[in-house]
Order: sequence, then C-alpha cells, then structure tokens
Amino acid sequence: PQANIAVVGLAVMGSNLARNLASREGNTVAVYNRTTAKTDDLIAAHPEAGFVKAATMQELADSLQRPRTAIIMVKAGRATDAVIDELVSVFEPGDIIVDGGNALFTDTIRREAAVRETGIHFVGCGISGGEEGALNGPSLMPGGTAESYETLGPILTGIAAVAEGEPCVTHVGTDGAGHFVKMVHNGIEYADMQLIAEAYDLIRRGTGKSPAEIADVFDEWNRGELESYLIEITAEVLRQVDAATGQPLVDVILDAAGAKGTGAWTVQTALDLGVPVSGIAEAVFARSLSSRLAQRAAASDLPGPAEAWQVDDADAFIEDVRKALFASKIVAYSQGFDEIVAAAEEHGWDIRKGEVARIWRAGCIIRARFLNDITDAYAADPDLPALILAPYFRDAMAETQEAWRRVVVAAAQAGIPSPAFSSSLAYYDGLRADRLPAALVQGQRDFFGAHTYRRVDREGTFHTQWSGDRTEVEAVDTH
Ligand code: NBP
Repeated sequence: PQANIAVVGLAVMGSNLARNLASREGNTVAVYNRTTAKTDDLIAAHPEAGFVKAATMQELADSLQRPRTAIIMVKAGRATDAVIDELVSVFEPGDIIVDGGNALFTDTIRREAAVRETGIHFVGCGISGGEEGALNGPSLMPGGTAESYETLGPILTGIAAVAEGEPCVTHVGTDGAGHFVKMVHNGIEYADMQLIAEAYDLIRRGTGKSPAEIADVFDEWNRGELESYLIEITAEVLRQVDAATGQPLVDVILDAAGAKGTGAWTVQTALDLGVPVSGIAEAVFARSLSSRLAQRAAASDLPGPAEAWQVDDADAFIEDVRKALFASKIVAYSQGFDEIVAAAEEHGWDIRKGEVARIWRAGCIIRARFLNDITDAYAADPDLPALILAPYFRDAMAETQEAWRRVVVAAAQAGIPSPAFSSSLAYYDGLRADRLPAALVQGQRDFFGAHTYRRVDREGTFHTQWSGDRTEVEAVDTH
C-alpha cells in the first residue's frame, strides 16, 4: 500500500482538501468518489498531486497503510451514513474514519458509538474556512479518541491554517466534541455578521454616508481591536459596484438572508442546554425575518417614528457604533463559550477553551485579532465563570457600554431594527443585575401551578396557598 491518507467525496471541499494533503511532505493521498468520473477528473487536473486512484472502496482500503485513515467529505446526512457503512465493511480494527462534513454533533455521537463497536475509530472533525480554507489551510476541530489523534494529529497539523506560527488544530474532545465546537463557531459567525450588518445600517441611515464611504470606515476599524476577516470582506462587499445598474451592489441584492441551518442548530442546542445565547439567536431570527418577504410587504405601512432621524456629529456616532459593535461581539463570544462549557459538562468532554479560541485564529470565517485576547483570557484563568468577566473584557465593557447604550437608544428612537445590538445589551444588563424580575415570574408560577419558590433569607422551598388563606407553607421540592 502506498497511501497514508484517503479522501472520500471529491466535490469542491473534498478535492481541495485532497490537494492540500497531497501538497504536504510525506503524504500520499488516495482518492475515491462515488461517481468515478470525478475521481478521474481530479487526478487528470492535478498530476502534481500524485493521487492514488481508488475506483472501489476495496481498492481504497488496499491502497492504505495501517492504521488506514480516510476523511469523508460528502453531503452531510444520509450520504455520510452510507459512506461510513461502506468504509466499515472494508476497514479493520484500529483503522480511522474521519467525517469532515458539517454533521450535527448528535449524529456524530451516534456514529462514533456505532463504529466503535467494530474496533474502528470514528472521528467527527469540524472543518472551517470553506473552499479556500480546505485548499490552503482550514481551521480543524477533530473529536474522537485520543488514540486516533496520535495518527491523525500529525496529518491534520500539516494541512491546517497557521496563526502566529501555530497550526489551527487541536484534539477538541471525544466523540462529537469537534462537530459541536464547529457548530458553535458557525453560531458566533451568524452573530458577528449580523452585528456588522447592523453597524452598517445605523451608520448609513444616521449619517447618510454611501456604502463606499462606509467601506472606508470598516477599513479603519480593521486596523484596531475589531480587526477580522469579516470586517475586511464587509468593506469589499460595500465597495462593489453593480455592473448592470452602476448602483452599489449592496443596494441591488435582495434583502432576504438565507441560512444552511448550523446557526439554528446552535440555538436549538442552547435551548436544550438552558444557555442564553441571545445574540446568536437574534442573528438567526433576523435572517428568518428578512426572508418573510410577503409579511414584510404587508407590514410596510405600520407606523414608525414621526420624525426623520439624522445624527448631529457623524464621527462621534460612528465611534459609538464601533464601541457598540465591539461590546456586542464580546457578548456573542461569551455566550458561545458558555454553550461550549455547558455541553462539555453534559457530554463529559474535556474541552480547553483557550485552545478553541487559539484554533479559530486563522483559516476560519470568524478569524480575528480579538481571538488572541480570548486565548490569553483563558490561559490566565481556565475557569473563568464567563468570558466577559476576564479583566481585558471587563475593561472593554467599561470603555464601551455607555456608547453602546446611546446607539441602542438612537436605533429604537429612529425605528431602525438592531436586534443583535439591543438583545446583547439586555443580556449584559441582565447578567450584571443585582435583582431580576425573575422573582415575580417565580411568584406567578407558584400562583397558577404551585411550582414553588426559594427565598432570599432562608433555606428551603416554599409555596403560598394562593387559592386558600394565602399563608406560606414549606413545600416539598418536586423539581
Ligand atoms: P456536497 O455537500 O455537495 O456533497 C457532494 C459529494 O457527496 C459528492 O462527492 C457526492 O458524490 C457525494 N455523495 C452524495 Br451527494 N451522496 C453520496 C452517497 N450516497 N454515497 C457516496 N457519496 C455521496 O460537497 P461539498 O460542498 O464539497 O461539501 C462536503 C462536506 O463538507 C459537506 O458535509 C459540507 O457541509 C461540508 N462543508 C462544506 C463547506 C463549504 O464551504 N462548501 C465548508 C465546510 C464544510 P457524487 O459525485 O457521486 O455525487
């Protein structure tokens, strides 16, 4: 056998990953695709890669040194299950099957348990960075056993993106941990994109600046603490002029945002875990709202603010928006990491949060200077109760929160939707609140459902006899 690694599924992601693998010293890459013509096309187009062709799964297995290692890059869902079954039938105990697709982490947990029965390792590996990342260096989030990582780690390290000399890959945790972390990455990506979009909208409507002028603002921001891939590409999109109409492209793109579901997964999972990821949720819902075109058209004559809005000092307002964006972004990441912590507890994953931030610094969509600060925060204190409570982020909040409030007030008064800015601010104020009206909610729950409550001044669980004489009794806690 000549090959040390195989790629199964040669659409755009698989082809690029196979080429990336082949370009690294020491790798010989076997390639397989259900439709063999695609395998032939790839091999013909890239003779320099020295691919080993596998026309069947058996040929694939025969071409691989042990432990055999194959990375699956097929359409997530049933195709993945079909390919796993085929690989299991030709692989042997100790071999390694990696799923690099966008699998739901619960599917990965199920698949890992089933494949483990055969003695074969199954690794769900989150891969971020799209086509470009797959070819030139993605951020890689493998789960699975520590044993499988001994073989897989060096191979993945060779192809990963590099940030400040360090490859963006780590063994995230067992079974579905890698795909889970990839999912949260995508959720944070939704929030980051929505926050940037809100910032653009507020600046445009508040100052009257053109998209190209706002691109200059984003370029400026990209030289400071907001420096990130998403800010960078936002400026490029805003500067683009539509060839057909001569209008800014952003003005001719239909304002209905699509989604492929990973943001929704992040929120659904957070609901199950009881973790408030409100910034991420608002970003997902903002896309849903935008796409309800018929409803929006029917609602377009609902009343809004009576007076037109114009900010007095454009530069001061833009600086406020920058601060609001930074503060909201910190909230989104803090919430995302809370979800990771909760899932790690639930599933018994030993996830090192600083490592997660470290491997997101290059290769992936949310890569940003800011991730260095998150890495540093968790290095200084791995048990931070929340990311936002790290000294650096506390200071950032002190510097930004007043500007953030001004922006949210202005948006509300002007009738400009800023769901991610405002819900993040509400979260921030909820988190730091001395007392929350949750006390009243508990009272209401006790009234109609005898759900009981605890007291601030005594241990125990209590119930007020609402339908009787309204005296309080000590209750047996049924929860
Ligand atoms: P697609 O998601 O479009 O899948 C196409 C591949 O799946 C082809 O190789 C196809 O083989 C194969 N396939 C299908 Br469909 N059903 C199959 C079956 N029953 N048995 C065997 N093979 C089957 O490819 P992609 O866009 O390259 O994405 C691959 C994975 O990477 C997906 O899970 C995706 O979510 C994930 N991902 C994509 C991106 C991105 O930016 N596109 C980023 C990160 C992750 P055929 O040629 O014979 O039809």
